[in-house]
Amino acid sequence: MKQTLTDKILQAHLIEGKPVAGEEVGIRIDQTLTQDATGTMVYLQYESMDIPRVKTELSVSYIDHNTQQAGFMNMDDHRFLQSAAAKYGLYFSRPGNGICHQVHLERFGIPGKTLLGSDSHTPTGGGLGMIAIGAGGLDVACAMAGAPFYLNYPQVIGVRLTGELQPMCSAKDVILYLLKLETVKGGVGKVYEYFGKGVSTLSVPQRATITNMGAELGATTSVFPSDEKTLEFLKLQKRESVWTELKADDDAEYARIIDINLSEIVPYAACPHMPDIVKPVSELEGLPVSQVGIGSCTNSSINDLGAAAEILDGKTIAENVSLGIAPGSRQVMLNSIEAGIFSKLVASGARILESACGPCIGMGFSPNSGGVSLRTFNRNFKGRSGTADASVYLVSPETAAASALTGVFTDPRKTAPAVRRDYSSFCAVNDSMIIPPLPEQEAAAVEIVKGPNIKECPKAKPVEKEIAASVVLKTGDNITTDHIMPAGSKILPLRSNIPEISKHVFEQVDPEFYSRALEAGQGVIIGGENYGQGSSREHAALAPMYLGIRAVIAKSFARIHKANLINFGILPLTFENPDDYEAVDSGDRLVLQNVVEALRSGAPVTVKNETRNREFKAVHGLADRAVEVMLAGGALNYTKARLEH
Ligand code: MIC
Ligand code: SF4
Repeated sequence: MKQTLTDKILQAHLIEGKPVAGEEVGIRIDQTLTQDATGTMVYLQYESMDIPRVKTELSVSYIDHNTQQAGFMNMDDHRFLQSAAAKYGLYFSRPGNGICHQVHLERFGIPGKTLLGSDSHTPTGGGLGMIAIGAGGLDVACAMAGAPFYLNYPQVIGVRLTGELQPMCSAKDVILYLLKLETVKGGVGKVYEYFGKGVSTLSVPQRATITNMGAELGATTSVFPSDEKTLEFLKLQKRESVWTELKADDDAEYARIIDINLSEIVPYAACPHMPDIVKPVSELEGLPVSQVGIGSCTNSSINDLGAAAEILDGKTIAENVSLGIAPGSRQVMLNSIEAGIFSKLVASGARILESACGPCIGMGFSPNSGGVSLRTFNRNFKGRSGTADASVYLVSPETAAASALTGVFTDPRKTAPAVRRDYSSFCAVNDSMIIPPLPEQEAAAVEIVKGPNIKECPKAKPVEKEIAASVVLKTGDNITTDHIMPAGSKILPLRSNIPEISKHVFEQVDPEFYSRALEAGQGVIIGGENYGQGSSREHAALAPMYLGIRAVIAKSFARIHKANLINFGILPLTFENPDDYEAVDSGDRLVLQNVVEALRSGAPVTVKNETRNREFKAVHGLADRAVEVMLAGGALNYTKARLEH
């Protein structure tokens, strides 16, 4: 059979299972990445597996999220992570070196390899022809220990690109357009594979913008072929030796094909508060803007900054606008200085922020009350910016810069500068802030440093025969892991301290959640469609587990969060009949009957609603391995037992 590129790479890494869409398979992981906000739990879990050195070809620990350091917590985490990297044989990318996805693309990604990252935007690596997947931290710890990564074999959707982007229209507009078509849940269980004549018109960083934000589709990942453009990028990075040509077979069979003519793409914006509420910028023109942010792992390559600099060149930003720029990596920062981009930006009034995630995850640069913030980022969930009533719009660097200049939403095609340069040749490489792995003997002698904010990772419990619990919360559709476990400058520093961070679970949705969960002792959450979309943060499972949540019954789940629930022994169930969602409410007392038997046989679980005196069925649909994980009391117990044999 003619193969897609996804099939080729996945099948070359297949360890367990059959490559049939929807069936669980285990794949070998070549590379891993972690970032500091999820990483501390990863290395605590890895430590408890007692494996002296990572078994992957390459693993990197990045510091990019928690860099505000208002208090000792963040830097304690950095110290812990640096010592863990030294002990276990990882590369360590120091604070200030850049956002994990941008740095990994530049310095470590290899076409045709698999990459697993404890961050949902790991698919950025798909821009280089990798199968790069975001996962919960525990899955990444297991992959570093040499275990396969388990996923449902995806359906492969082909995205055929033709034509060429028009001036002032960008890769960001392509992915926003796709989000408009496919929605935030359209990609669950799917890989979006790009092909066609239009591919060769896009550079690797442009491709990476598209694969990065494929995460917002809920997709397993997105991938581009590895071609001459890939070679060009790797040459500039002085890494051409890792290049191989990779593409789908001619006439490969896709489950579905989406046609996009790049010539017809116009500037788009994702409107508050979801990345799929997409409108053409022309429809939003004139709306006053109070803040503009350029950066994040989606849009902070040198050409993104360069495009903004050319629009702003010689001019001053509007009086009502505050403009912040966070370069994606130190490499981008250094080369932007060299190329004269920085001086243009600073002269126009831009505030230069650190090369890190920063405002994208609410670490500073929050908008004013009721403010309108245009950001080149990938998520605009309510409150994520740190200002609950702000309206965040996701746009391209071109739209961001044009609007910063006028002070109102502006179609960048109206402010097109006379010259448009390609800055990618400014590519001096400087790895001085990346610490390579220590030789084995030296590594063995390293002591892991744990400050007082680093608390043990709580253990999951094996699932019980019967679960009697109260419904602590009922939610609507598309609940994100930002709703479940908020981030931002106050909460993010608590990522290594589950007892403390769990006080903030669902805080913005229902401030009483914490006290009600404690009172209930054992709890169940009722969810709508696509429960747990967005960030990979396993804290959205770990902290509820710590508060006694034993099951989530939803209409459907997002991929990474469902895996995290299983990893921490919380039973993910879906309503057999979605109408039953209406007949259960917060405060109801439920008894989940014959759970163990249902897990083993695949039969539905009977849920008795004692408050309403009625019953309904909920299905688990878990693969045999996931059932074993639930019975073992979570993935850590399960993997440890398997690695010992
Ligand atoms: C995000 O963009 O939401 C984050 C912060 O990068 C998360 C990871 C985390 O919560 O630490 C992600 O995307 O997985
Ligand atoms: Fe960082 Fe934002 Fe990218 Fe998440 S989406 S990795 S917070 S820049």
